[in-house]
Amino acid sequence: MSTPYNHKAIEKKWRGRWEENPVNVKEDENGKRQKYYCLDMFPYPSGNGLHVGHWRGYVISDVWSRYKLLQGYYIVHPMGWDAFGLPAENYAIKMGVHPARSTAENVENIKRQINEIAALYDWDMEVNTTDPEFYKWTQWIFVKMFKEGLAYEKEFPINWCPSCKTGLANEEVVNGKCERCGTEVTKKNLRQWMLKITAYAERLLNDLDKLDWPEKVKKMQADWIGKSYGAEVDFPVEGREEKITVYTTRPDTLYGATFMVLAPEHELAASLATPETKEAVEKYIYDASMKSNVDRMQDKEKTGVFTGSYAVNPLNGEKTPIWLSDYVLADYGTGAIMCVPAHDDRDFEFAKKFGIPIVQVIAKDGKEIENMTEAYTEANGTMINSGEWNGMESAVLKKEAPHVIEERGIGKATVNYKLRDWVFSRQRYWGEPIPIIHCPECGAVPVPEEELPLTLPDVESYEPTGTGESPLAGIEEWVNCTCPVCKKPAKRETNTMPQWAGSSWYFLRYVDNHNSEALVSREKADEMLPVDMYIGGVEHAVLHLLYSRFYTKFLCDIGAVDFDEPFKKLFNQGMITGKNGIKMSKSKGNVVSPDDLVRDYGCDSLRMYELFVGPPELDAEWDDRGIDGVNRFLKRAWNLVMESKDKDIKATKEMIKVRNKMVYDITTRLDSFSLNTVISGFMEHNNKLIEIAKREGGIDKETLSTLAVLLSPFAPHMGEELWEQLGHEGSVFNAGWPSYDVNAMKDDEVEVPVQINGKTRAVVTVPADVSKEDAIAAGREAVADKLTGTVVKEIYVPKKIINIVQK
Ligand code: ANZ
Ligand code: ZN
Repeated sequence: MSTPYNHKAIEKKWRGRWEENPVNVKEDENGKRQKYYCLDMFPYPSGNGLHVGHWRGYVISDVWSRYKLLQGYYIVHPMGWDAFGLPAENYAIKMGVHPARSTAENVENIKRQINEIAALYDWDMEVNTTDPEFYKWTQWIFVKMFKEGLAYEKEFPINWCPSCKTGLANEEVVNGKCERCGTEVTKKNLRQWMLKITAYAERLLNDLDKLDWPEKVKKMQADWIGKSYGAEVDFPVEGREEKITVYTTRPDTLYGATFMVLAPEHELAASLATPETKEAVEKYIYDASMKSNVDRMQDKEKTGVFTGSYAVNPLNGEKTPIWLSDYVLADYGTGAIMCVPAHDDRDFEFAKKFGIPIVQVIAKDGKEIENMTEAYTEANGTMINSGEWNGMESAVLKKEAPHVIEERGIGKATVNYKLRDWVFSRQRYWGEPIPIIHCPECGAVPVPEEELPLTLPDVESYEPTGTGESPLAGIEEWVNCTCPVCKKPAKRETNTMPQWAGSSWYFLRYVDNHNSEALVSREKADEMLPVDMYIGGVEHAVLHLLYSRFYTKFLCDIGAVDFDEPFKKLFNQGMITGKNGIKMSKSKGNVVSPDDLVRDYGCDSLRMYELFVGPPELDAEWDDRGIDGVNRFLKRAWNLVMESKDKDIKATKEMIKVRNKMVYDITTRLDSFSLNTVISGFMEHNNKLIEIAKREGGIDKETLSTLAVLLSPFAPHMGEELWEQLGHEGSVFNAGWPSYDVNAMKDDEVEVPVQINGKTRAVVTVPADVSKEDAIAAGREAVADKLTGTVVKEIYVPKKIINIVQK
């Protein structure tokens, strides 16, 4: 009996070896290796540690890294910590522990857990977003944006709890009430820092074409940016000087505009009221101010109020009543719309409720609908009730109408984006201080670049102050400073940056993390950037991935880097959930820790099981029991090698065929990220080899060595150990990824005589590994006309003879 598989001994041995002789090197005897940058979305160092779901993404990225390593690349594979944010701050409020301390403890714990994965991480590259040496550059980017006019201040209505006297995030508003105290949430105009991401809208949209990303994610970004073509049309107000400009994507429907709606916050809203409507209009405006945007977007019954005033449709001169309703948002388009109830759902609902006329202007097949019960929202048909436009195809008109409107001087053609500028300030403690000084003389002045980092001072209390300012506002000796320009007394900005700030550029810093002169040196950037493969959860399809693209484009524009897309290729893995698809969380008590599984089955088994649970891009329910099967496979592969390795078996055609087929299957499945079927492929091929070994007394060394190499990205310790046991020098990761020969994969065929009662009557050609049933069926078919009696026996001697005995 040969040595049984002992995961503990093997894994310990190879951890030690790798530490002494790293397998991932920039240069080897063949010269400098080309880099391949494989990046994980860096974690937030939570106090709860890692569960088996976190492992999945890290295993996927490590498998990919090791595959690339075997293809001859030098792998840039760093790890770091996204450590600013609310949880650490809330913990500080509750326990009175400085967030820096709890963060440092959590980092240490998670780092230990991550090391259990045996991934290729290069800890020399580690970064932490809360390290002043790191956030110096987060602040530097902000200063650069400020100088370029991309960071600006704006009064902005945010959710405000009048009782807690604090601003609330959208997530903290539940059914229009403050999550903490239940008071109705209002809007309050607070001065906010904004980043002008909209200046990059067009490039962010167009450059999606350059990216090897899942189509789904690209579409989500395109929708988020939301480019649309339309027009702004001016409607004169009856009896007044002012015009109301509406924004529409459907100027072709202008003849069907039977009323107009303004957002309650529109600057003319209150003034349009007549003495009769004044009271109702004012009440409506006040009520709307008490609702959050989220509430207003919800699909419930429309509300509204007639102002008493009329506008004039500039095309046909019709009198158009002006209403207010909160389904029109103040900060989109112009905050005013022309309403076409016949062709827009919301307008239809509104018109029905308030008895406003409905005029159809697009007709399918030219026929007008008798009794409209819903809006006709398709944009194709023939124009009717539209004056000079009658008879035109609406699709054609839709493109021409903006230009007609421009020619007539009643408005202009527009391009619009859904993308908004980014609200970049938080009234919180645990974030990067925004490096701006407010001077009564000079206005907002950036902290001079050479004075960065502007470090976050210690505070007595981490609680929000109650004035809507961050706790930093309470530290007078920090707030009071001198203006860098005029040297007069000035005050520091006390807002901090959102958690996204550090994660928007961290991947650039890894490759030059100790540089105190530049965010990243040009040499390092040229040598190791950008990211070739980015792996992380699909929940980041929009915000983080869009912000990172924006930051990279900006840094490219100011010459800090010379590429304008950060991530060439992207893979989004699905989530591992508990039973019934429930998200793993401490409060649900369904968290599975990897620690026991590693102890009982080994790192290699858990790595492979993480992939075996299902297609990596989909969510999967965790079930501990399945790991047994993977562990059994590893033992069988181990035993196969142990039993054959000293026998010097000569390769048969069959062995060569399995070897090539195995390389082909594993490679093609790996290339298409079908990682769960890679594992099942290993199992199938291994079973086949075991079956052959039984017949032939063992398996040849080349086939077994190939198996060891193929296994090594998945089960690296096992791969190394088998490689060594098979008598090879050096690491398996220097072996090179094996290639395959398509011709060697083809099934062999043999000619087999078919006998009836011992006499040869025909010869059939069958695959060499044909099953007994198939061989006999082929034989019977070949001699069908000669089978006259009753068949009493059928014999197949593989590759030699088919004998049918009849009476
Ligand atoms: C007339 C019309 C007729 C419209 C029709 C639609 C269909 P997107 O594509 O999202 O940009 N709209 C404009 N500003 C708005 C605001 N501030 N709040 C709510 N709705 C607003 O949508 C543009 C369309 O949404 C515009 O085109 C306008 O309604 C509405 F058959 O104008 B449309
Ligand atoms: Zn000044």
